[in-house]
Amino acid sequence: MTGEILRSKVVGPATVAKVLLVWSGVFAVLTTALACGSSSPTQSSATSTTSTQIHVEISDRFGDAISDLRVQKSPDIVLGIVDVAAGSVAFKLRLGSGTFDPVTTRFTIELDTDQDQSTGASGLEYYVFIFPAGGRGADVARTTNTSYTVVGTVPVGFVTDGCDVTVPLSLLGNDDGRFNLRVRVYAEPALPVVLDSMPDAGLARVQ
Ligand SMILES: [Ca+2]
Ligand SMILES: [Ca+2]
Repeated sequence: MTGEILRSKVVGPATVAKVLLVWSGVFAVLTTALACGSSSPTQSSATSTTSTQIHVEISDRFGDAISDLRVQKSPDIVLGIVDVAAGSVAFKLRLGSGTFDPVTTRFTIELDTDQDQSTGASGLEYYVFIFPAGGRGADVARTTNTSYTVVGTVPVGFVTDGCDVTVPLSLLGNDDGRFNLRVRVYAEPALPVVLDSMPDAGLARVQ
């Protein structure tokens, strides 16, 4: 069909616009297919790092969330984008299309802020608990030997397939913005079962 348009004997502005529209549509479809159909293993990559700005994208397989009979559709995390800048760290968490239910989905961002597995609770110094339901925002908590202590609450922004949350580094012990993390996804009422984890094993490095 696209080829027929390209061979049209009258190629006026309207036709050119139509061709561009067709190709942009094809490109969007291909881009979506590549993004949603990826079966590559978990990976993380830092695309730029400086002393003050860090950008890391972490991907996770779509289709690897655990099923639980109590949950209609298990939340399936596929992407995490982490941006450190201006004294804050912004997390963008995205689930596979149709697997995010803001009423039941919960996230926990686990942070090893000193990047030392031998310190903290099982290596972790902080948690960020994200409870979409009821507009509760996200609790930032410092781990203790046996539990945790909430040190602040920050707002959460929602999009169709996930949520965004920004945490001041001052709430993370004035961390320098370099840390290791893992995101675990849960759903009510199947708590505390972890339905998906990103990365699948270990922690991803943000630095
Ligand atoms: Ca996943
Ligand atoms: Ca640690």
